Amino acid sequence: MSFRYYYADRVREQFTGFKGTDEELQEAIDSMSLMYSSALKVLETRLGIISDDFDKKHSYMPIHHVHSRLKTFESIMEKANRYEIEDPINNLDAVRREILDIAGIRVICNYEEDLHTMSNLLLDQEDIDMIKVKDYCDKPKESGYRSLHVVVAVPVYLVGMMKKVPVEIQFRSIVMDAWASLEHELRYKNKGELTQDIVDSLKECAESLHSIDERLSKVRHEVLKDDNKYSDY
Ligand code: 0O2
Repeated sequence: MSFRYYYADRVREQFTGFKGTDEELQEAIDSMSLMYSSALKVLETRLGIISDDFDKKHSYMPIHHVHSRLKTFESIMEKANRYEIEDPINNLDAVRREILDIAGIRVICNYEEDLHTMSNLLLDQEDIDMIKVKDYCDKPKESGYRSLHVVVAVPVYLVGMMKKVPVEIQFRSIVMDAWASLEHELRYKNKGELTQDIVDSLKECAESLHSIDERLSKVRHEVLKDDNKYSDY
């Protein structure tokens, strides 16, 4: 996995004003690409191990699936401008410091109650630093969006050096993810502009789906009769 604008000459065409040589720009892009894609590999592996061990101990796999992505270079620069980072193409250190979702991983869990279980198990690992948490489960966004966002710094070991690299993790239940994917698709199709009626309908759908998420959890507990089984996490 690497940035879509991988070659310095293409980046230079789109983002004029880089003060160094093509080789220096290429080196900067390659280093960022390696760092962030490696951080995603580390996290995917660790989440997979937690899920396997959970299955071994409780005969249950909380993670349904995982999806990772690197922001495109174009989208990183667009966000840097939105964050008012001065001359971002010549200030990639500030870009890396300020933009914490260059690497992102979406962890889709079966039930809402699994999100905090998985996040706590990951944050318990000593060499993973928590940078920030935004819990949109209890307090959804105005749109109706629900998810648990956790930004962590993970250790990446390269030849002779270690760096902590930030990754944004979005923990969602299957139901939360279904709504977010459809809403994103509709917004994207309509170039981000939806009428108030549509926005209201989508919010109502989010609320109905939240009730369904809660009911599914209850049904699950009735079937498994294990109400407090995972309360230690
Ligand atoms: P992508 O490609 O999904 O990453 P900022 O990141 O600066 O915009 P903030 O407050 O740091 O703002 O981010 P926030 O709102 O905590 O999380 C942003 C990400 O959450 C978005 O990423 C979406 O993935 C998701 N998200 C937030 N709100 C909504 C929403 O209303 N609907 C949907 N479908 N997703 C949402 P990006 O950057 O948009 O894109």
